[in-house]
Amino acid sequence: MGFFSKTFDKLKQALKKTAEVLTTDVRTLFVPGRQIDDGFLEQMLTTFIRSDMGVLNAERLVGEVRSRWKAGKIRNAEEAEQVVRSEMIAGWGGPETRELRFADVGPTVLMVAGVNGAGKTTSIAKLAYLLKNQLGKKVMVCASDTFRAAAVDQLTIWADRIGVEIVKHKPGAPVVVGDGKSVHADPAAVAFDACEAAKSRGIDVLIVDTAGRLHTQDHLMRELGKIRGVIEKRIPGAPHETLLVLDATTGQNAVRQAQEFSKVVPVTGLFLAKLDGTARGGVVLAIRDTLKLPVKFVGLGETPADVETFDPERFVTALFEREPAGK
Ligand SMILES: Nc1nc2c(ncn2[C@@H]2O[C@H](COP(=O)(O)OP(=O)(O)OP(=O)(O)O)[C@@H](O)[C@H]2O)c(=O)[nH]1
Ligand SMILES: [Mg+2]
Repeated sequence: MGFFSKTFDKLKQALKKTAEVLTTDVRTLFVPGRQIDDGFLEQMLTTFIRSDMGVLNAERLVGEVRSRWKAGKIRNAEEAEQVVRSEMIAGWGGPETRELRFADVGPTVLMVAGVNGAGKTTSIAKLAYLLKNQLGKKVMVCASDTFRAAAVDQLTIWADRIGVEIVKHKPGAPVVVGDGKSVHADPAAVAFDACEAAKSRGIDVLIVDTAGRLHTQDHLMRELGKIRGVIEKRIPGAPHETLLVLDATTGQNAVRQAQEFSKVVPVTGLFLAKLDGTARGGVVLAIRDTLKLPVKFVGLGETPADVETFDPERFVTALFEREPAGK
């Protein structure tokens, strides 16, 4: 199992800057020349809590600034900003923890999971786009979300536009099983076919889409396990990544989802979707402090190009950027 650092570095050349799309009122807080006083600290706390970094995190940061101010070490907003920035940049794993893991030989399999509407299918389109266009990988996607015909159609449209292969089952009439429930094409069977197709067609990366589910839906969680089991059997070492897609606009809820999901499936990394247009970018810090999971990618819009690999330093810089970085 190897990392693919050198080539992967290419992904870091951002296609779209986080700063261009990240809305935050952190920028309006640290006005140059402003003196620290109780009002400033109060406003800082409210702003941070609103950014969804978590109350404890917000209190800790404000406490840090307050104690330095009381000790006479800092006086103005710029100095406070430096304290906050360096705290935000610290405490992440090294860049290697955020790299995508590739198979040494044979297809790499990325399994993608998450709650309904988190952004899974769109994020898969982004991964396919990056892997194909930035790394020159031969990519295949697998429509293992068989619950809705529309889900298969959505993935098909992306695959066609991006120019990657897709494995799907023909939508048929739902089959009624023993307990009277109607079921659709078996998602694990689609995954089986995709693994075989990926091997025989010399695919580099197979990305498996799955239906949205909640960790409380036992049968659906078992189904996820079944898909995973099939992948493990067909391709040794696979899935190389199980990526959990979180919707950044749901803030603290996203953190809780990740905690619950990772109790049931071995999540290896996070894809934080919808980071554009949310004032809750602070959720990234809550993730750092609460979860042992690396944020590997961030989604910054609805098209396949709206994606970046996650870089804490760049992210924090973007949070504080006063002029949107339209360079
Ligand atoms: N602004 C923005 N919208 C996004 C992003 N990612 C996904 N979306 C939108 O979120 C909605 C849901 O995205 P999907 O990719 O269909 O989500 P999903 O998790 O596959 O949904 P289900 O399969 O129904 O569970 C769509 O309207 C997407 O365009 C993002 O990074 N930014
Ligand atoms: Mg979907």
